[in-house]
Amino acid sequence: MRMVFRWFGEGNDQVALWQIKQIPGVEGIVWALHDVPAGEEWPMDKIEAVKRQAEAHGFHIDVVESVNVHEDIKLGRPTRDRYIENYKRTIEKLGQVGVKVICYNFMPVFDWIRTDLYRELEDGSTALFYEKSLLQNIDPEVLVRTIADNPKFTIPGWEPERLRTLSGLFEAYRDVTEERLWSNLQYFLEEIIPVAARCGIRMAIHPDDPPWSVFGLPRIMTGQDNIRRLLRLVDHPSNGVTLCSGSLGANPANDIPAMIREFGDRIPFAHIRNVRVYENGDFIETSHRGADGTVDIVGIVEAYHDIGFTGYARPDHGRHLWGEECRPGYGLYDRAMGIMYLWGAWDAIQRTKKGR
Ligand code: CS2
Ligand code: MN
Repeated sequence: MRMVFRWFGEGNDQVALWQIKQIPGVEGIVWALHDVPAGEEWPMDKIEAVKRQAEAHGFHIDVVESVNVHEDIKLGRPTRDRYIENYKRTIEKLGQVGVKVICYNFMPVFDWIRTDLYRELEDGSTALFYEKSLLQNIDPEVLVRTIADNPKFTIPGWEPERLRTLSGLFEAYRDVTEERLWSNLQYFLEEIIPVAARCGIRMAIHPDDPPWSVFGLPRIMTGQDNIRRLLRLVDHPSNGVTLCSGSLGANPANDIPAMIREFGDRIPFAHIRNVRVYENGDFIETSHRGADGTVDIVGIVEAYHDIGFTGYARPDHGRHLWGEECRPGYGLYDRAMGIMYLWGAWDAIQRTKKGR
């Protein structure tokens, strides 16, 4: 297990590289050019700038999260070929600077969705929260109004001006069934996986978060069966999955240790985080400690240990602690403690198994 830590870049992250350096066992940063819009080719000078910053602190840049997929690719529009070409050029450049894993997702319109970014937990810390009933059966029109009326309603990465473009996108997705989305994903993978393979890069799709359809939009990366189907679309080691225990864990039916054992070396990148799912389907992100949530974190670490996992892992999100001001889910303290919990579990398992 090679521990890495997500860093949003100079001037874009309240957490500094020197602080990350003091978390035990972190060897690299998980990065991206967050200011390059989806669909555009990443400029080499900007890539090299991040590499220099990371290396000045002794970190590698092996893992990129994410190279975002342009909406036209997910929609299967004729213009997708142009964006796929740009995507390939970006893969090639990342290969040139030594990148090994590229995380991406194939969620229509939205990335992760929560209804409250600062829900208070019993201990006074705050965390990302999802209230199911608020979003259940919402139709797009109502959504656009909800956004306007509910100041706590947030869609990460959507500035008010972009929120206004939503209506058009909902319209465009009206004919995109799950099967259409699958075939658009297949088209994309058949194009990019050979390029990634040639560059020594493994693509790793991130599961949908939450792992179910929202606002009537199709979502297809939600559990064990469809991850299996994804891996078979292009049956090659460069076509892999970012196994995110937090995203998948929002559905208690998902057996994450079983997925780890089944998918094994097709998991180049692990996101590990706990979540507490309530009876009504709401969920909140908690500490990594197993007892605090409903995800069996030690069972997950054990499964990785059992398969001899040599891929990259990061704590996914954390709570906001001790008054820190940070990107929602991306504070320093809780993710750092999460890492120590993961190492604690890993080292204990290692010792026990050796003793057997
Ligand atoms: C996430 C996703 O942690 C997060 O913020 O898990 O936003 C993730 O980075 C993307 O979906 C991956 O493409
Ligand atoms: Mn994740």
